[in-house]
Amino acid sequence: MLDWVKSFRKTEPPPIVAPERIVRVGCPAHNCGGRCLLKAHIRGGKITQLETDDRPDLIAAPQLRACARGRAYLRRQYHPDRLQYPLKRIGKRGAGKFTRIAWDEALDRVVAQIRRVKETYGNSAIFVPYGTGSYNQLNGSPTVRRLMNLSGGHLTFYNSYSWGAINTATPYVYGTLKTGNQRQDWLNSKYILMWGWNPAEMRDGTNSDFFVKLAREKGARVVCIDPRHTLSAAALADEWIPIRPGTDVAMMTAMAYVMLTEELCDEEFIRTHCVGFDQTQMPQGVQSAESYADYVLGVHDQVPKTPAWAETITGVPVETIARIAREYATIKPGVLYQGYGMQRRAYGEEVVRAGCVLAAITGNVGVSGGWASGLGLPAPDGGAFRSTFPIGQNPVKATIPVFLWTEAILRGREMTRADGVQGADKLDNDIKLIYAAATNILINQHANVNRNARILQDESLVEFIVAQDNFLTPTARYADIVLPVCTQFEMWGVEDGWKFGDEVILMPKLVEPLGESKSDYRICAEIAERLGIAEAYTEGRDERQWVEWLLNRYRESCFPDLPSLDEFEKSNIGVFANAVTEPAIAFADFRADPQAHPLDTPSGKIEIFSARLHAMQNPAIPAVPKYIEEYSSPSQKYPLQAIGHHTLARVHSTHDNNDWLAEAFPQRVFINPLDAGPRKIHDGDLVKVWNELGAMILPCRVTKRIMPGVVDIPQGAAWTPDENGIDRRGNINVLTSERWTPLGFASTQQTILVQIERAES
Ligand SMILES: Nc1nc2c(c(=O)[nH]1)N[C@H]1C(S)=C(S)[C@@H](COP(=O)(O)OP(=O)(O)OC[C@H]3O[C@@H](n4cnc5c(=O)[nH]c(N)nc54)[C@H](O)[C@@H]3O)O[C@H]1N2
Ligand SMILES: Nc1nc2c(c(=O)[nH]1)N[C@H]1C(S)=C(S)[C@@H](COP(=O)(O)OP(=O)(O)OC[C@H]3O[C@@H](n4cnc5c(=O)[nH]c(N)nc54)[C@H](O)[C@@H]3O)O[C@H]1N2
Ligand code: SF4
Ligand SMILES: [Mo]
Repeated sequence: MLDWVKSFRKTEPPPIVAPERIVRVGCPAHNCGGRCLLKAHIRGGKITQLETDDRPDLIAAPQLRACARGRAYLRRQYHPDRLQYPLKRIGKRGAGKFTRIAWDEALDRVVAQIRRVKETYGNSAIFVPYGTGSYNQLNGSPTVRRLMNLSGGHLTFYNSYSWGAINTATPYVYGTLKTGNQRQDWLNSKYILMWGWNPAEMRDGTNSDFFVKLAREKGARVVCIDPRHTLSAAALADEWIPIRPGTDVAMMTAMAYVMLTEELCDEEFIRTHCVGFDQTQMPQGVQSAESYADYVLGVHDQVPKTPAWAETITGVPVETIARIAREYATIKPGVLYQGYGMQRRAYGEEVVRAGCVLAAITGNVGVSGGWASGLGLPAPDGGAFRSTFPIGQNPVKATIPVFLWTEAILRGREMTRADGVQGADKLDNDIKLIYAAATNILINQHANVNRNARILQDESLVEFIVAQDNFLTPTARYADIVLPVCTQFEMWGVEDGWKFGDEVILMPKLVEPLGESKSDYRICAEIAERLGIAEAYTEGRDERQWVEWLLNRYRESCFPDLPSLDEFEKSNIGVFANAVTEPAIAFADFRADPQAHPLDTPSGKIEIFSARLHAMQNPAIPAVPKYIEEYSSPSQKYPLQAIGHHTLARVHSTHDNNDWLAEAFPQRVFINPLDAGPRKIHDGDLVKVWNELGAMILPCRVTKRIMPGVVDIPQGAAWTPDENGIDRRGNINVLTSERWTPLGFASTQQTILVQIERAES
């Protein structure tokens, strides 16, 4: 059995025992896309059973029902591989050889290295990477950011792996990320296009799938456009339209062609609320540039973007493209919801803008039952991630795009604004120390794992790495010191919604930390003490007192009726929700009066044509959204496209060692019979998947639920190289490239080409 997946012996189901107490507690969600409520049964200092929300279920404040991961959490909580003691590396970096050391020694070593790097290079050589392992606010990477900010600063990043291109592109069209109506309003929709969106598997806010289901029950037609027949396509949709990955903009453009030529656009709305649709409304100074209509009709390039043009690119039949265009333009109001997988691609910004343009030209913006597309943080205030543990001011002003940290190791001092550096003209250091808390990004979750491993192995580049985690993950294996962190059930915390969410969820401490593990907050407080900044760091508070402090912030901002911590705890209700009885509609005021309520774009209107992008004169970021063929297109050598969806089995790499979930959702590569047949691959065979960046061997699933020409390898499996460097678990990032998108410097981890064959063993 492989090291990482070495798990429990099969056992009899545990006996049912009467609990001593039952506590409602937030699920230790990690970055799972949801925030749900669990009911923990506790006996003899152990959690014996987990159930889920049993509060009344109201549309204005629905139950926060757990997914499979929350329900299977016990297996993670009491996993035999949980880290219990600090570890020091004894072999070569990355070899995975460690020895147990005492906390004092571990923390002294970490502090000595922080001091050394600060003195030798300066604070900007310290990097705290992206790490989404915990949102309970007192565990996770923000605790380290506070520590570093108070001790002179550190190099930070902007943007995320999740929403890199969509965060950047949405404001170019709308001037804001708050482009979504509150979800209760979906019940007023007549048509829902789930475009690369799979809320039944990838949680996108607890209950998003539930609201789509309710909308459909009320009569909305639901269509799913995805290369995979997802669980959303199966359970929520009336129709599934498979599309070649990376070609959505071609279909969107052809839909605009149908709307234009059949006069289905909302001309009045375009005239009053948009710029750059056609030659009549081009911005000052660029009147002769190509408008959106010019591009769609092929005025400049002589290529009309007809459904026939798009069929050859997308694989979607002409009639289907035309019909979906007519449906979306006439069955109103309608929602075109864009998933994030298709923007994690070579030209990810284009698909975001093209989707927004369809919403705009059909007049679905600013109306109940409609949806503006783009990121869709809910109006009026953006919804989730409302209150965070205060990380303080960072004295180091330079920040890098989140996806470019390996560049900042290799050539930090050469990086300038042209490389996406913000806050300063250039970096003054290469990264020399990495403090990795609640993250598997250093190895597993960043693109091109084999390259990451080579970079981190070289101790002349990054000189010291410390990792804080619950497990010895692929990232932790590359650390010099590993510090064991307790789980959310073993400490006090509080969380709020993921993208959508009008709740504050309490996370009381249920049981004692396992072994010698401690919370991230406690570890940082002990380091702060050694650095002489204990008082500044803790402000005299322990975790529970910080929860009280955070509840006060929530009460001041969005939850005026939030009870005190004592009352909240005593009530054992677990959740405080703001009921949404009148869902907010994004852009309602702009729709009613665009002069009085202009958008935060240069023109004050919806920018179908962006003068700012036009000024950049970069064909990879045209002024109107265009279909651009990806740099890697199927070739003879690598004829298959690969994608890696966010699976129900895991939160990224978190839970990959949970055998309950692995039994329900085994890690496999999904392949269509038309691709498997000629390769003599049968269902369940071990197969090798590879490209020029790396290779893996894993079992396959032959199924028509993935379209021909595409294979799917659920993202997040823990990198497990054999002696030949071939990954044996199926980590898709051995096949992904570290190239970034042209505008947002964002992840392109879905643009992948591979070959596949039967493997002998
Ligand atoms: N179960 C689960 N849920 C999660 C997470 C998790 O790890 N597990 N992670 C959470 C986080 S942090 C995030 S950022 C979100 C991520 O959310 P997303 O990025 O939206 O999730 P993905 O599964 O990558 O992509 C969604 C769908 O897009 C499809 N797709 C991929 N490429 C294309 C394309 O080119 N065109 C079209 N039309 N479809 C395409 C995939 O097949 C998939 O069904 O999920 C959140 N929810
Ligand atoms: N190919 C490909 N790669 C991707 C994606 C993709 O779609 N395709 N998705 C990307 C996206 S959207 C995201 S958000 C990233 C996510 O990447 P990461 O943020 O690295 O997420 P995880 O892999 O879940 O790693 C989180 C780690 O935190 C640990 N942890 C959990 N709780 C705690 C805690 O309380 N304290 C501490 N210290 N540790 C804790 C977990 O054990 C786990 O090792 O991955 C990205 N990578
Ligand atoms: S969606 Fe997230 S918070 Fe909800 S049960 Fe699943 S893992 Fe837990
Ligand atoms: Mo994400």
